[in-house]
Amino acid sequence: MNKGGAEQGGHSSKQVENIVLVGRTGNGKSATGNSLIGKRVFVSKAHASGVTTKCQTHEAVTKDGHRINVIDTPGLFDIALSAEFISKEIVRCLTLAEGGIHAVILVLSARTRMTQEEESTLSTLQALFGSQILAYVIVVFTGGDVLKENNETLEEYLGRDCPAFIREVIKLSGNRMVLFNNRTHDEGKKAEQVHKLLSLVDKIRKTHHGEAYTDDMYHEIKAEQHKLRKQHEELESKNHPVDLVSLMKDKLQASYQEKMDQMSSTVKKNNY
Ligand SMILES: Nc1nc2c(ncn2[C@@H]2O[C@H](COP(=O)(O)OP(=O)(O)OP(=O)(O)O)[C@@H](O)[C@H]2O)c(=O)[nH]1
Ligand SMILES: [Mg+2]
Repeated sequence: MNKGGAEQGGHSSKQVENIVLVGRTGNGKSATGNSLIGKRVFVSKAHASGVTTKCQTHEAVTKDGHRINVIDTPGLFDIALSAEFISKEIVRCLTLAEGGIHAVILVLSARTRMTQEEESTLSTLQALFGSQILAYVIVVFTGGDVLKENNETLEEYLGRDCPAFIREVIKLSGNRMVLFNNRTHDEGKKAEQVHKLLSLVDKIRKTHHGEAYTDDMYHEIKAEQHKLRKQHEELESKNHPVDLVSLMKDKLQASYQEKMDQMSSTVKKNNY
């Protein structure tokens, strides 16, 4: 049975909504994705370097019938991965988010001190997706169990250990914030935190009338993809010589490469 999370394999005619998990390596993105879905679908474990190295998706249906596509991503600042590799993954993530992004879950950890990397994650997110992305951001703090052990509330923790930029993000994202304990076995607690997170997704949905976030980069990639795919199909349907078809394939590759390079330099600029 599904524990507290969104339902598996249910039926709904509604448009699928893309929910992207972002944040520093080890903050608990995959664990939060698993809690949200109510099943262990993403690999989540303690490791010095990145556990998730490729974007992965999983579709589920929420209790109130919304189809969600949860996208788990690698840590944007994993030093073990190159900027180029991460950029490619981001392009792939945009391609996986057919129809745009409906919510971004910025995963922070209350178990560790917030660092410069958190700020870089955020500026890269804004550089890649545009600053308006904040209107779609929900902040999840993992490690609710650790705060509880220390007899501390999230507000107390934030008062003690919250850099100004995180405070600013929380404010700019409309105070959408949830504390998660991804280690709990308490079914009531599991259901409650998922419900709270999904109600914030619902708030975003209502504010934007269900419209996904799409920016210039997204439109450019989609338009490019569409244009070249069409040309490719036309070529094949007209029985053009094989070498012409492969020339077009090279062109498609080249245009992708150009976008990757643009993104690489954006990631690098924020990273170093
Ligand atoms: N105590 C506690 N540990 C947690 C919580 N959430 C995640 N963790 C642990 O944190 C470690 C990293 O979690 P992941 O989900 O793999 O983190 P990630 O952000 O996906 O990491 P990368 O894939 O490397 O970017 C694992 O050992 C998790 O069990 C939480 O709420 N409480
Ligand atoms: Mg992960």
